[in-house]
Amino acid sequence: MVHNTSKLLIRTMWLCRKLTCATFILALTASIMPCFSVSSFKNTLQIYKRNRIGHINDYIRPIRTSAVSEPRFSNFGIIGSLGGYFTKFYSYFESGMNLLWGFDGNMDDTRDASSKKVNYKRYQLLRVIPRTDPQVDDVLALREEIEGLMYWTEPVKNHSADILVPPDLLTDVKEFLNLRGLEFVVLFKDIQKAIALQNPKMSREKRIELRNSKGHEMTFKRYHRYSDMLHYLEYLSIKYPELVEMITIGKSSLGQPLKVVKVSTGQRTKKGEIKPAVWIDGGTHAREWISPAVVMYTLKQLVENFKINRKIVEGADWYILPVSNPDGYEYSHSTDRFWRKTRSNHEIEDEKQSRTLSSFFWGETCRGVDMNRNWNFHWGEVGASDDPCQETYAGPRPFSEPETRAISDFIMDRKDRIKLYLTMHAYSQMWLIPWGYTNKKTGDYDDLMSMGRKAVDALNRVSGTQYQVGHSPSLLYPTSGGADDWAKGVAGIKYAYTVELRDDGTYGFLLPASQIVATGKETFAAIKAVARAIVCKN
Ligand code: 0X9
Ligand code: ZN
Repeated sequence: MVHNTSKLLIRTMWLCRKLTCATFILALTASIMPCFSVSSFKNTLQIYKRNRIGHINDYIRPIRTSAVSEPRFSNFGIIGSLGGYFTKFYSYFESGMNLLWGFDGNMDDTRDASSKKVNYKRYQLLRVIPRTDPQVDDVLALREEIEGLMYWTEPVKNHSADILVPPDLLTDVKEFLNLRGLEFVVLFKDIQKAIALQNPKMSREKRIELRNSKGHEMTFKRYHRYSDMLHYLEYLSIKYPELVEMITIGKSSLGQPLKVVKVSTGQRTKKGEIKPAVWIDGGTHAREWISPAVVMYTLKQLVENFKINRKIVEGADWYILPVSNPDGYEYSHSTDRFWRKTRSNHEIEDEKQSRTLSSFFWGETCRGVDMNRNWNFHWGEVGASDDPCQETYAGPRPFSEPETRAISDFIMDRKDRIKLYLTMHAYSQMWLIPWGYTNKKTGDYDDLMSMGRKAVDALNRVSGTQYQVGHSPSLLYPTSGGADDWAKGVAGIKYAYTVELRDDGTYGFLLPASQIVATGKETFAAIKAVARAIVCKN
């Protein structure tokens, strides 16, 4: 009887779609049905949770450490007064919400959210290398069959697919892989431990000491917060006013400034001609921390090592945007280390509901857009999702994000001068050329390939790191609405590349901070090589 009731309730809840609404119905039913035990309440909710997360496929919401509480009631067999009903209902509802989300009612993203940090304790990172097309299909089928997995890399024949598996799914996943003869290795037994090791802490005292002695906190020995980076940009613009200009090109969804640094010795050459320009950005994908770090390192070389790099600095105007997605970046530090997207909330905007009212009644909606699917060029065609809960959500429309809009406006205003466009990502060690949306080659494919080879050869000479050059449908997978495709297809920038930085998957997104300088050095060598070839021809 309880089982049948549960089944009926699950169906009703599917119709309801939103978890809070489902919890509400379940709590209401449970509080008036004496035959409904605490454990059947919890089980029903767990089944629903699993189904709901299954529906949203590779989006996962790991249980938060401080969040899962036991129900605080037990004597619900006796039906008392209306007040008793209400108390029971409230207790069920509260415990249900905690079970599902660790609901804390506060949706303010910009504050420090360390108290509700997502805990990846005992999550394992598995590496599978599909060797045949049917094996690729099997790895794709795994994602469909077992919900709640996070694919760090997409399954491609003869490439490693790195899959983050929650502890409660490990047995099922390993069984699935074994049954299909897919060999796997465990790269991390407990990813939370690797998270803790990636970024050395810096004390307040040390920070103050650095500020007083150097004028900023940047060390390149750790992954810094956005505010530290902004301080450094400010420091550069004050210390080198003849070379550095800060330009605020817009604001993120949560109101953080998007700062571009212009490094220039003057817009015209000695002969009076307008100089070409170079664009470099980082931090599109929040969790790819090495990307902003390398862009900051590049900026440091251009400005603080001006004498050594004089030729390329004088040859062009450099526009550098270290963090394109500051909201996501901060969220990946404060709350969820593996956050990828922006932090916009289109469900709420579109429903024109107030944030708090909506969150109270419906629970937190799926936030964020994949900025690298949001550009207005072949938007939403391939390798992008229309589900807000997916990692590759392209947004409700092209340029729905203030970040992509601001960047594209800025580039369009300078499109005729920008000759080189680089957008930094991680990880895979690849120098990717457009198109991403189609297998077709660009008309000038050979030019882009040979310039790409120049870049990776220079990079390789620094410390032997190997990069592949090619276009993403062949090396990775097809995707549309990407920044590099837009830069080439719409802004008409000939040399537009996506660079997938270190590493090859040994650490993946958790590349230790101790590798920032080495990654910066080799990447800067590559940048220098292409800049010399493209903008310093004369
Ligand atoms: O999927 C992406 O957006 C990029 N890979 S990442 O692991 N950094 O997320 C690759 C994008 C390649 N560029 C295009 N396909 N346009
Ligand atoms: Zn990326």
